[in-house]
Amino acid sequence: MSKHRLDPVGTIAAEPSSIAVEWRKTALVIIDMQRDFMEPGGFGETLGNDVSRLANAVKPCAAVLDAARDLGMLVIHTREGHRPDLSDAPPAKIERGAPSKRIGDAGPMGRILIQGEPGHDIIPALYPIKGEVVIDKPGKGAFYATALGEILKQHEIENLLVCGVTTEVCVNTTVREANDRGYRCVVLADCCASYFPEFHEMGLRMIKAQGGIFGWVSNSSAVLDAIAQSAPKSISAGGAR
Ligand code: TIU
Repeated sequence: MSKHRLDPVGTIAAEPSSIAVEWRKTALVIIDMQRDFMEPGGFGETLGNDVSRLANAVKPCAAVLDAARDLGMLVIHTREGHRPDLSDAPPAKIERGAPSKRIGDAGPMGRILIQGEPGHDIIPALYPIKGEVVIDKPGKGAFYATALGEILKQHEIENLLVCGVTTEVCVNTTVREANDRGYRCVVLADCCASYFPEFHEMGLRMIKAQGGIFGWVSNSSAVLDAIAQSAPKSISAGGAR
């Protein structure tokens, strides 16, 4: 899979312990880095949140995305949202929030959390390129009502590097779903963010507690280091084939 002469296995410094991953069996999963969550006027703000709190995750996530692309790693982006007719949006989800600002209502970035609207799209800094998988999901978890499980199986993926927003909602839900399906999830702390710093912190602690009950917590520089250590010739001496 790699464009470089890569050692097949890398070791990522993480908590509660470092983790060895076979790069060929590892995917980068970027959860819901959409304008609706990251920018003013979208779903996140209609829920009463300060969306500027999510901005710090973008640069580290872009660095990992660049490295993953360079390796030829499977890259998966997800987007939370619904069909324009709301047929995949449960009433119990829609009816929450202020009546004038619900899912499907018009906002400055188009109808809130609706597929095809500007707000539903991924932010420019992390925009998918050709060949990358984009999963549209109606729920918080990326496995529910999507083809994600089948796609991971087709690619023989065993490990997920997980980035995105928000830490305690869609990232945590997806990690729990993935953990039950047998995937090793390594959540990159600085590539995730929450509207609530304390939920970010606790969301990560819940994952790595009890010997890594849901997975591992690491960060962007640990992944970049692990890649560099796996590919010393290609990265330090420009030895790409
Ligand atoms: N509200 C909140 O924190 N998050 C969501 O509604 N979706 C995701 O986390 N993507």
